[in-house]
Amino acid sequence: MQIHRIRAASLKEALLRARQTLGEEAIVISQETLPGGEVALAVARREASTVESAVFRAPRSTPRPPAALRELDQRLEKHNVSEAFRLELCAAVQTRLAEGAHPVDLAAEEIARRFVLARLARIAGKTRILTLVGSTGAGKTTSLVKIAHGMQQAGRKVEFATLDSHRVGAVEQLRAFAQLQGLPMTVLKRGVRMNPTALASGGVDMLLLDTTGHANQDVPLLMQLRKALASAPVAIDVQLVLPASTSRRARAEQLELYQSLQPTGCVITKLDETGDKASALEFAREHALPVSFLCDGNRIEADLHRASGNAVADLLLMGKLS
Ligand SMILES: Nc1nc2c(ncn2[C@@H]2O[C@H](COP(=O)(O)OP(=O)(O)OP(=O)(O)O)[C@@H](O)[C@H]2O)c(=O)[nH]1
Ligand SMILES: [Mg+2]
Repeated sequence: MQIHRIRAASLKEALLRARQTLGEEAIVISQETLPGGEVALAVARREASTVESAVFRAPRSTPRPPAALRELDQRLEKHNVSEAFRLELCAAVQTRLAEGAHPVDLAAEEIARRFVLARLARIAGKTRILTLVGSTGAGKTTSLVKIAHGMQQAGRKVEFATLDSHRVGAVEQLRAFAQLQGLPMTVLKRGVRMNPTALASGGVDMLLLDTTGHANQDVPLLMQLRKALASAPVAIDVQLVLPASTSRRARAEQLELYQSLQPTGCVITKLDETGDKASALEFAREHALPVSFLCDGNRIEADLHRASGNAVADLLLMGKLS
């Protein structure tokens, strides 16, 4: 491991220069304040093969964080953050310990900047269509209803539509919510030509489109919809609903099934049903899938949270959303 020595007028400047020289992989080996107030750092670049010895200073087989990071590592482990991600976060926090902040606060910042968030801002002159896809029972309809409620509260004009026209009770489930919220709802019957005017009644900011949960039905219907609306003033977002409580394999299968629709983000549901707060989030990060909403229960008004760096950090460090 090559050690670089950096001198600067302040610790902040020294850390900045360390990062400029060695990138995000920089780790601080030692720090010294020189007579006259200058700060000298010995820094090195963390390499994959030296991560454990540099960061945890323990044999490869039993990586253990240094005492200052042990509490942080245990917290992350408790909420099922993978070993690789824990290692990455501890290494990043290690480089910043000299800043003097608490490791958990530093970790919150490091977590926050590692997640891409999906935004559904209003687009002037266009209706956004947000459609949620994913396995049956994943929480698509419930999440759409929560999103509608949130947007309505924020003064945005929203409507519902559904592709789920055949299954017994599906239309009724959404219609009941639509009526409760006083929102119009369109049922897109199969075989009926989809056109923008049949979809939304005009001046709508967001059309929330429910699907069946069967990829073999939803994928061709959504392809057809995209084609029909290619020149219409709409922007279509397909987002994958990933329950926190399912397996990694199930998530990978879902992504594969809907990949052809090029999902622009994901909604993570059922965070209240499992102690595993991390796997679905890590899955989203690994697949460069921006996160839009986090759901932790089935109450319409209370259990939808817009994804934010702080919210993700709260989940991984505290195990809950505040
Ligand atoms: N605990 C918990 N339950 C949820 C959450 N989101 C949805 N549910 C529940 O999960 C069940 C299925 O939710 P739906 O919204 O109907 O799921 P769906 O994906 O639309 O299901 P299909 O239409 O059958 O494909 C319902 O009982 C919801 O109340 C959540 O975040 N936490
Ligand atoms: Mg549904």
